[in-house]
Amino acid sequence: MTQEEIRHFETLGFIQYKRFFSPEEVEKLSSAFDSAMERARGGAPAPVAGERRQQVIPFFDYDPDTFYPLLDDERIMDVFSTLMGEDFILTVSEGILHTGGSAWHHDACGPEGFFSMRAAMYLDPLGPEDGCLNVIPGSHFREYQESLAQHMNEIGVKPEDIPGRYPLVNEPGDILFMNHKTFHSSLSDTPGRRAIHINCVQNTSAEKNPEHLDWLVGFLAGETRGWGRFYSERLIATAGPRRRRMLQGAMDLGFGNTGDVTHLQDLR
Ligand SMILES: O=C(O)CCC(=O)C(=O)O
Repeated sequence: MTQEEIRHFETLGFIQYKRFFSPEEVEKLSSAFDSAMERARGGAPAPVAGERRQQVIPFFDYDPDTFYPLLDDERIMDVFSTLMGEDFILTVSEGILHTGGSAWHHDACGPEGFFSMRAAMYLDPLGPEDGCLNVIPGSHFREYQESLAQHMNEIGVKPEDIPGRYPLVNEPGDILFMNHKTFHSSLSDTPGRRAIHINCVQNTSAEKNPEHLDWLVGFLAGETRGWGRFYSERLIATAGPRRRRMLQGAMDLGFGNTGDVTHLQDLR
């Protein structure tokens, strides 16, 4: 990342890279996504408008040959390590087949000076009318974030008219890196948006910062309760040194290879 890109992420809470993946890479991810989601549904039909979205976590074990390489892709991992530190922790991969939009919200909010984030790849062309992701730049900063969380519905504007709404128009092949604290939404009922997320969190220690460590342990425990075991035996067994490091931080704290098997986490 250039210094400008780092400052962009730190100042605005996100950075989008256009044409990050080649058309061939996108084609492969797109068809693997469809097959993996179908497999995860057990052959049932895809959910449609008005039904609950299909969210598969962890997702990558449904097609390790296609999806694990994303975790070993230096282009992606260099961004995570530049922003979060070399010892960052992978939490969960996600596949989501949306059946409509998402209201304004933020995700995990670590304490001041500590954060988790996602890489999101939307596999379809999306503009504001089709539900491309919107962000509110700068809303990862604590005072702004807390004010929006408390008062967003009391400021007399419709969700689509929130001042500062920034639509991230997407072409397949683009990638978004976003601090989980940043407010985001998708304001369209159009069904069928397909997304792959990779979620990561910073690491720390009792010596570095006990408050951050307490939050991190609570966060990993919550994610484990919510989604089950993060890492399959296969994900661990096939890890090279860099991926191993991304998994080790959670495992050292008693997570990652613990928790219920909810999808294919036991796949070898
Ligand atoms: O609708 C979207 O694309 C965003 C989904 C999202 O932010 C979430 O699942 O937390």
